[in-house]
Amino acid sequence: MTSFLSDPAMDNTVSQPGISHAHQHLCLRGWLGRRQVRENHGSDPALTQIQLKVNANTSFNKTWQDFKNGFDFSPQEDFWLGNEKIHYITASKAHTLVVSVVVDDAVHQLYMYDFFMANETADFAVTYTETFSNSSVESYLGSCWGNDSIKFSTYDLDNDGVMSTNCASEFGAGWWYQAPNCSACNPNGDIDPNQTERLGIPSENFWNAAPINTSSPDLVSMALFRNLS
Ligand SMILES: [Ca+2]
Repeated sequence: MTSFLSDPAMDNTVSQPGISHAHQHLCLRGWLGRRQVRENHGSDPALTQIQLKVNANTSFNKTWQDFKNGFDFSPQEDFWLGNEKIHYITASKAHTLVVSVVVDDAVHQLYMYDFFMANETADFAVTYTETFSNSSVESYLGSCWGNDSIKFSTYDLDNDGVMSTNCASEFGAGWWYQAPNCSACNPNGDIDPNQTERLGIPSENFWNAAPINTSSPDLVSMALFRNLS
């Protein structure tokens, strides 16, 4: 899974104005593990890793309070920074959220400009102004967040707007779910014990380029980059 780090083609995948080349590589290195990102973060306050899901056995099916405060699975490395911290970071300066997904050694990245998470009173709803991606596969990632101030939900606090179900319970993870189908993807979710796909979703085709296969992501990483301008 490390071969892409030396792949020059990766340099072409990210050309977002306001994000330096060094930051892009920090994001790439972030896939290798949270600890390394923490070290980078120490000398580079413009980068903040907010999520990592690489271990199928670390359940993100946690409470509202857990997601508010953050949690981690050290030494397995999976973690959620915490919604309150994410709110304060994105409220303090304009940030871009970079979502990185590795599926069958293929790397996909989505950039979400001016990513903002509201406070708890507003149920940690997120907004962003536009997205950037290099492929249709990556653009699908945008549908994970919807497009209109989607509120956060956990199994013990249902803000999803779907009357027929509790999306967080069904998907086994806290996330920004919305009507009518909760979400097209499940980045924080566990693998369904009866299938090879993550809980809740109808198909893992979501993550994959043609030819279509049904592999689940090997890694999902989310990092905030402070806008330079
Ligand atoms: Ca519901």
